[in-house]
Amino acid sequence: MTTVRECVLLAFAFCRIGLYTCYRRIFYGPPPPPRPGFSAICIGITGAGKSKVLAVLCSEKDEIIPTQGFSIKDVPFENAILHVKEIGGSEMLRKYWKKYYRGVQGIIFVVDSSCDEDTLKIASEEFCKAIMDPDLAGLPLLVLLNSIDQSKARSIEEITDAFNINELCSERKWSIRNCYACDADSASFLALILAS
Ligand SMILES: Nc1nc2c(ncn2[C@@H]2O[C@H](COP(=O)(O)OP(=O)(O)OP(=O)(O)O)[C@@H](O)[C@H]2O)c(=O)[nH]1
Ligand SMILES: [Mg+2]
Repeated sequence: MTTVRECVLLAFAFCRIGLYTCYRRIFYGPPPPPRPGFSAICIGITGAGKSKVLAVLCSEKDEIIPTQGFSIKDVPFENAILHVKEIGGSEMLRKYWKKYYRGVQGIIFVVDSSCDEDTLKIASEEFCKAIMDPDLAGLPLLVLLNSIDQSKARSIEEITDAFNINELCSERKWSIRNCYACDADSASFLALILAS
């Protein structure tokens, strides 16, 4: 008796699933095709604003604290999902950056455009080191200038020169953009070229 009752309930459950699927198809159309996923690395020295930028892109409102080790975020765009690995930029952690390079498909380098000269020099040295790494050779690059709301913020041209990007990146697709706590538009550059 129990078995018959279970069979009826099971059949009823399948009918419900079937009816719900038909309802969705009729009123909402077929499900959207899955978006391709790409992996990117997000680097830059501590305080550059990497976590903040990624939190904005993921619509997160959590308190921002310095990244210990690394953190992974899935950033959704219309045409792709970027699986971004942010690595902490403190002096102690920078020597481990290269351990995370293998297998990534794009690079995001975040710079605090309002930092002092010494910090900018360190940032440009770290940038050069990262960009020259064989594991990152030829990968698309997005440089994000953060903290442009600050009075001492440098321009895109100043950072491009300070980092010698034109010369260092002649063999790859790259873009440098302003981002005040970042907008999805500037970061979607990377998703766009990876998906193309
Ligand atoms: N004024 C201003 N402050 C910002 C901006 N972006 C980030 N900050 C602040 O800068 C501080 C450092 O930002 P984080 O996102 O933690 O920097 P990070 O690059 O992730 O640093 P690490 O994880 O230590 O490598 C935080 O207090 C942020 O709120 C910005 O565009 N403008
Ligand atoms: Mg961080």
